[in-house]
Amino acid sequence: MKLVTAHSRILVVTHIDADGLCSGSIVFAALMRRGANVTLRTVPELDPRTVQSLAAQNFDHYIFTDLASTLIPELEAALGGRYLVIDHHEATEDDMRRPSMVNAWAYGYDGGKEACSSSMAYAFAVALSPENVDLSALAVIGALADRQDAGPARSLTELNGIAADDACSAGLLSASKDLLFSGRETRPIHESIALTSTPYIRGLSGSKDGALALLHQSGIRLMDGGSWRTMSSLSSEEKMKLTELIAGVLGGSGEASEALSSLVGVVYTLELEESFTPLRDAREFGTLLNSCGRMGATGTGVAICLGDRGTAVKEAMRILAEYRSALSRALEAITADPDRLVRRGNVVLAKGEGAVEDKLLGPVISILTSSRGFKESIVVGSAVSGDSGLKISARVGDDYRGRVDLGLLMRQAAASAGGEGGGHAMAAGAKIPADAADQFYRAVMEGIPP
Ligand SMILES: [Mn+2]
Repeated sequence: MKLVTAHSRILVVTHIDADGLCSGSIVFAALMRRGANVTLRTVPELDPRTVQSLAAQNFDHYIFTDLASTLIPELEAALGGRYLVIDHHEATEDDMRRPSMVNAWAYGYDGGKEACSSSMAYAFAVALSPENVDLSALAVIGALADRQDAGPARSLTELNGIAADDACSAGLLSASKDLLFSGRETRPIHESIALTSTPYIRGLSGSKDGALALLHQSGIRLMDGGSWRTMSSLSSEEKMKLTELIAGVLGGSGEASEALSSLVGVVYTLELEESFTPLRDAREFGTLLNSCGRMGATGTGVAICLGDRGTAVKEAMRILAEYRSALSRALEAITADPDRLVRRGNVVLAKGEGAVEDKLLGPVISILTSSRGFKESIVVGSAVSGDSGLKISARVGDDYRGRVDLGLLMRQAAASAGGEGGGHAMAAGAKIPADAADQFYRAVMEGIPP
């Protein structure tokens, strides 16, 4: 397919999460550099109706990133050969073989942890031109945001690892083993500790006061001049001291030493970004982009991906603060109400109807699943979606890993309830008619091995 010709108009359609924003921006930038007439658009999800309306806009070529793998027949019907899908979501074997499909799984990668849409898009971009190597930083951010840091010590591997290596060689990135607290470049140290819920540390996770008390005991200086210090500014002696204290809080069991070792991992630092900004740490960068996507500010996210370091970054930081408070309100609403949190064996139903906006359901269920008490479970969350629909978002707790394929389970349970579902082994979702909820939950329970 010859994409770049004098008059051909190309539409890039991408998903709203960080991996979507990064992969869409990579393809957009690579085509722009070749002089293409290209437009980038984001959609929260792609369904057959959206495909129809995109087709009606008569672009010459369409490129879909981070979505569309399950809609190949619809794309074929609406667009013929005028489309390309760059993705890492699973699809049928027949669809994988289509020449228009550039899917991680079809290239031998595990699309759940070895290649995301951003690293696939990056491979596409450097195939177009080696000068696109600078886009490797976006691939790293997308992979981390999609939680693909599943290699040793939370590192990126395979196709994601290649992007990380390229970024390091180009001087854009450094990777080093360090403490993996959230907000390491931007938050006061006690807030970083309180924000971290993987691993869950009793008395510290979710508790700024608890973290502050521990830090006072440590003698670590919390402020520098008039401002709070951050995790990234600690010396190695200070980090050691902090690690010892946290080890004391965790106690001496085998579980505790496992928790402690999960606090240390590979930190990816974007060397050309300013210190103490949310763009310096690649995981924080991803968090910022995810919040833009969830809060409907995808234009702001794309602007940052494409290099805006002024107003867009300020706007995104405001959005992130708003997003955090919306998330904690939603979590509080679910966990404080026993009617909303129902345990059935290994499955926890988190009923968010009327309390959790559908766009926040996924992150709320992710946080819940990583909290203490839910790690041996499958958490299945629900929220009202549209007039008569129910959005379902499900996650497998770390200690239940490998015992169920959630993507398959959601697909089958949703189909039996007249809806549609799918996703990855550890994280999946569905959309079903609200009046078919009981049938759906029954199918979920039946599909889980005892
Ligand atoms: Mn993705």
